[in-house]
Amino acid sequence: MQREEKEPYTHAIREELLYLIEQELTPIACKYRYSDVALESKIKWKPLVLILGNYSSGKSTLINEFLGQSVQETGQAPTDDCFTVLTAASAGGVGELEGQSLVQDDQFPFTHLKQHGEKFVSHFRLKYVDSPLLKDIAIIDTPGMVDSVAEKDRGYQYQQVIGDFAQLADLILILFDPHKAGTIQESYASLRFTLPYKTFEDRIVFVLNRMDECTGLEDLLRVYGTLCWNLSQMLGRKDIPKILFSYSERKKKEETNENGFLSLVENQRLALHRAILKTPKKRLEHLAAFLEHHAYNLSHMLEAIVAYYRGRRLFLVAYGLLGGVVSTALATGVWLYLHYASTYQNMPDELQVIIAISSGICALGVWLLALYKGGFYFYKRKTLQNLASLTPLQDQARRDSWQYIESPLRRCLENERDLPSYKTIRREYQRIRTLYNKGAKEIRSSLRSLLT
Ligand SMILES: Nc1nc2c(ncn2[C@@H]2O[C@H](COP(=O)(O)OP(=O)(O)O)[C@@H](O)[C@H]2O)c(=O)[nH]1
Ligand SMILES: [Mg+2]
Repeated sequence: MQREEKEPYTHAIREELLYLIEQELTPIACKYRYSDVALESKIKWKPLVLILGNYSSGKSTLINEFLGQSVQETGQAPTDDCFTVLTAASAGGVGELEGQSLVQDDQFPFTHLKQHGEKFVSHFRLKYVDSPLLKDIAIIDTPGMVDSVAEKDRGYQYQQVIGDFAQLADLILILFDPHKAGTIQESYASLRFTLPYKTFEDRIVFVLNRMDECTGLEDLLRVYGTLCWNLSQMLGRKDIPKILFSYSERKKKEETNENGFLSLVENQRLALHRAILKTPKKRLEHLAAFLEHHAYNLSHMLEAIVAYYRGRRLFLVAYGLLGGVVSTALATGVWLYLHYASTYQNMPDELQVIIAISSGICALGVWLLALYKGGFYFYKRKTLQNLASLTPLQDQARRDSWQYIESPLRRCLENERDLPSYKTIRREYQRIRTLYNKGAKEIRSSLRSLLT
């Protein structure tokens, strides 16, 4: 199918995905406190490319060169310490938006970033750039990772901020340069502790940039080897991640015999540009993955709530029955006592039966009342202490989703008064399961046939 022919299908799938997320997933996700904000708020805006890397690894230069205009400041020292979103305004033209407006405005997916505080907000901005390349995407330039700056010196939690951006991004470029091939503490922390938990590996592309500065092929191989070694340490992976080579066409050192290898990797430089241009297509796949991921987690969470209620019912029935047995035994005991004790010889048989039954009923009443008042509390406390026992965690996918849902589930059960009836929860659980088993899978397969 030609690109133009695919366009309406692509559009229809995007609309369908957004509809399912907005109308089916979000209302239930918010109701059960799985999410505090509408899920679609993070993915409704343009596809995003996040550019991370050491300071002066050439992030801003790469952006300027991709856009064919000088939009971002560049320089050897850590020049720019802002997070800058670059995109084209729908009406065209240029301009800038301050962080304060960005985190207040619902049309952007950044409202949740205001939690990072004033200092971050004052280092956040959006630039409208007059470029057709930014019509369908936005690129985020970031302050470089450095060794000398601790998080507290930045005045905000850098790792958390990039974690949040990474969650929004469809493509994450991580740049290194030959001088600091992966030795920066902040990049170590980002790759080891932040990004793996915030994004999917297929969204990350590693780039060895400024490679024109290698003094020769031998130097390049040494740098490449160092970067591979450092990356495998940082990622805790046994295999070597794919690394693209790149350099700035304008800034590159003059081509000599020593750096004659540049032309050999020209195709990689272009592959990088193509990867950026393909981000909208990636976004579609990510939307499908987003729907699948949240439907899976949410159905796991509802399954746990249903199990909680079912367990409580069983608990009540079991203890209710035990109460029945105990009070029957008590009634029988009372009757035997009245019947055989010499003191009550003259008491009519009917009265003995009535007293025995009444004492049994009273005992059962007290038992049930205690069960109702204390039993609920006991069951809840016991279950909250061992939440993981609510649902089986037989495979890695379940264990992963458990990580995600444990704290919203706890919050939800602690405030169980706000929950709907058991019947409604079961119905909604079935709905989300169907959404995951059918809706998400159908969309995935139509997407696959469209993208291949
Ligand atoms: N030789 C060479 N210099 C580069 C290349 N890319 C960037 N530079 C220079 O490296 C310095 C830092 O670049 P910049 O884009 O500001 O890095 P950032 O801090 O990652 O945004 C600038 O002086 C650029 O001119 C490149 O591919 N080759
Ligand atoms: Mg820069």
